[in-house]
Parts: sequence; structure tokens; C-alpha cells
Amino acid sequence: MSTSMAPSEQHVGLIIREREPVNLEYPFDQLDTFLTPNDLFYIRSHFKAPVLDRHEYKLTIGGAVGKPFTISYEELLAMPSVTRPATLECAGNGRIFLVPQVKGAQWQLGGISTAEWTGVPLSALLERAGLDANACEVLFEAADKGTPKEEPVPPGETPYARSISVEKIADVVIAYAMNGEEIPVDHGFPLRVVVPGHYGMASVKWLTNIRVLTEPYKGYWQTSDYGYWAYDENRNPMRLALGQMQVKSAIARPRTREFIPAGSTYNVYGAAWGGEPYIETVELSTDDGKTWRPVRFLDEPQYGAWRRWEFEWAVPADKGTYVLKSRATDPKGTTQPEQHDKMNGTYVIHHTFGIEVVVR
Ligand SMILES: Nc1nc2c(c(=O)[nH]1)N[C@H]1C(S)=C(S)[C@@H](COP(=O)(O)O)O[C@H]1N2
Ligand SMILES: [Mo]
Repeated sequence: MSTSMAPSEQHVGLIIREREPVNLEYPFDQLDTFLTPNDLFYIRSHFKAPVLDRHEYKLTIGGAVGKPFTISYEELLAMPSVTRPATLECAGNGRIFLVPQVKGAQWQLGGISTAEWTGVPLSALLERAGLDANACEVLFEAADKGTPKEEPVPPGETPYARSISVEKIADVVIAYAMNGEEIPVDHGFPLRVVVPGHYGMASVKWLTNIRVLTEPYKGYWQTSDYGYWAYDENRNPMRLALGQMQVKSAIARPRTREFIPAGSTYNVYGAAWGGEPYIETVELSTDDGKTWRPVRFLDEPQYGAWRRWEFEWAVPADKGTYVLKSRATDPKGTTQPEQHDKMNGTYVIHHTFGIEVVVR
């Protein structure tokens, strides 16, 4: 195992949030295509990227199954494959907009990207292994490890690991290709999990073990980090694992504090994602949330993928500062909240917030 490179000519155009380990943001104002080019796809890694050898690589499938087995990279490539798009959003995306400022990577808008993933359906591997009747979750274990940052921190090295519930199995792809290319090292070569519809932390990179569990997993990345607070019926707070991406939209253009000519026509451009099972409407306000009008979608609705949208703004002749806001809603009527929910700590930042622009 060696270490990944610091941001280099491989990462041209990405915004540095942390140099080592490599944490890079997609320049969200460049959002133009449904699929994010691999070079521009955001990178969120807790530790140095392990460099795994394709010939020596093995994936084990075990735990609460009838026939545990080990499979090589070549064998996986030979299995029937699926290809599907999925948007990954870091649960901390938008953190820089929290007031007062909080700890953690200061993601602006670009802790999100979309790729088309090719790989083996998780269900095919689990069918071969045979799930035990009492199977409850599937744990994904990875090759990277180190000292995490979110307190309380366990002593020694903590490997990255995350689970999903068995209800989610049907959506999951064990991916070896990203936008038709081999998965780049920083995105999890040779194999990564893709959990469409969940925040990025569920999509485990550098996957080495799949372990079927009979009880909910309570590991560090499921509770201490990437968890949220909920109350039981007696208002006892308890820690639950983050999962489903919440209803959200964001404005890619104009950028914050952009100058816009008075009396011009400006094409406001953005994306929306999350929701059950997709985003149905997005509205835009150019007066800080007083009035809202619907946008025009550029992409069809599909589970687990963003929908880009645009809105033709007849920019007023009156000079001054204008606050633009977008607001997404899903078919169940769930809409973006106006405030950040403190039960989510420094994660799930999906409330509507203003993008200030200067008309002159
Ligand atoms: N093994 C491993 N998997 C991981 C991570 C990690 O640090 N190690 N980071 C997770 C987080 S928090 C996110 S948001 C996504 C980011 O995927 P990307 O770097 O391909 O954009 O990977 C997830 N999978
Ligand atoms: Mo993340």
C-alpha cells in the first residue's frame, strides 16, 4: 500500500478544502452537464487513499450468510453488470453557510457530483451467498484507516466502515467503473459501493469486505460520526445513523456576490436532489423568499440523481442587492425547511438560503 498524491495535475479545477488527505470540492458554478466529469468530481476522504493491486485484490462476502465466498477483481468484471447514474452528496455539503461557523471541512456548494456507475448489483452477490433469515443490515468494510476527527475518537487506527439496512440492497451497486472509466484511486479503485439516494458516506470506497449482520451496526462512522439526534417517546435523545439525502436545491449561477447588469435577462441555473422518490418541483425567488415562481427542469426525475433546472430572470432596472433563493419539493409534499435543524449537528444542511447578487 502506498499513499495517494496531493492535489496535482490530476485535480485541476477542483477547490482545495484539505490538502492531505485529499478533500476537494467540485466548482458548482460550472454545473453544465448531468454527469460530472471524473476530473471534477468532488473528493471526500478521511485518510490517505490506499493503492490496491488489481491482481491481488479480493472481496469477501460473509457474516450471516449460508455460503461465504471470496471473489477476485477479474471474476467480478466477468459477472453481469448494471449501469446507473447516482448523485453523491457529502452530508456536510453547504457547511460553510452555517452561522456561527462550525468545525469540519468548509464545503460550500460543491460537495456533490453525479456519475454513471457500472458494476455488479449487490443483490447478485448476496443471492450467491444466501442471506440468513435473520439478516438485518449489510456492512461494507474498507482498506483505508487512521485517526478520525469527530469526538469522541477511539484509540488506535479506525478503518472506514458503514452499513445499510437489508431493505436498501436492491438499489446498491458494487461499482468498478465511473462514467465508463476505471474508478480513479481517489474515488475508491478497484471497487466502491454506490448507495443511490443516501448521503455520500454510505458509498464506501476501497471496499474489501461485505458482512451481513443480524443487528444494527453501531460502529464509529454510524454513530459518533455521520449520525444525528432523535428523541424517543420520552424525549430521551438518541443517536441514529444518517441515510437518505433530504430534499434540497442549490443555485449554481449566479455565484454569491456576482455583479449582474440592471435590466438584462439572466439565466439562473441550478440543481435539485434528494426526496422520496425524487424532486417534483423547484421554485425560485428573486426577492428573498417573498414570492416564488416555478423553474424549468433540464433532466427527467429519477431516483438517486439530481435534476438540473433553469429560470429566466428579467433583472430589474433598479440597482441594488437582490437575494435569490430556490426551494425544492418532492411528490409527498416534503419541502426544504427555512432553518437548519440542530438535531442534524453539522450535517444535512438543506434549508433554503439566500444567494446575494449585486445588480448595477
Ligand atoms: N473507504 C472510504 N469510503 C468513503 C469515504 C472514506 O473516507 N473512506 N468517505 C465517504 C464520504 S464521507 C463521502 S461524501 C464519499 C465521497 O466519495 P468521493 O470521494 O468519490 O466523492 O465517500 C464515502 N466513502
Ligand atoms: Mo461525506
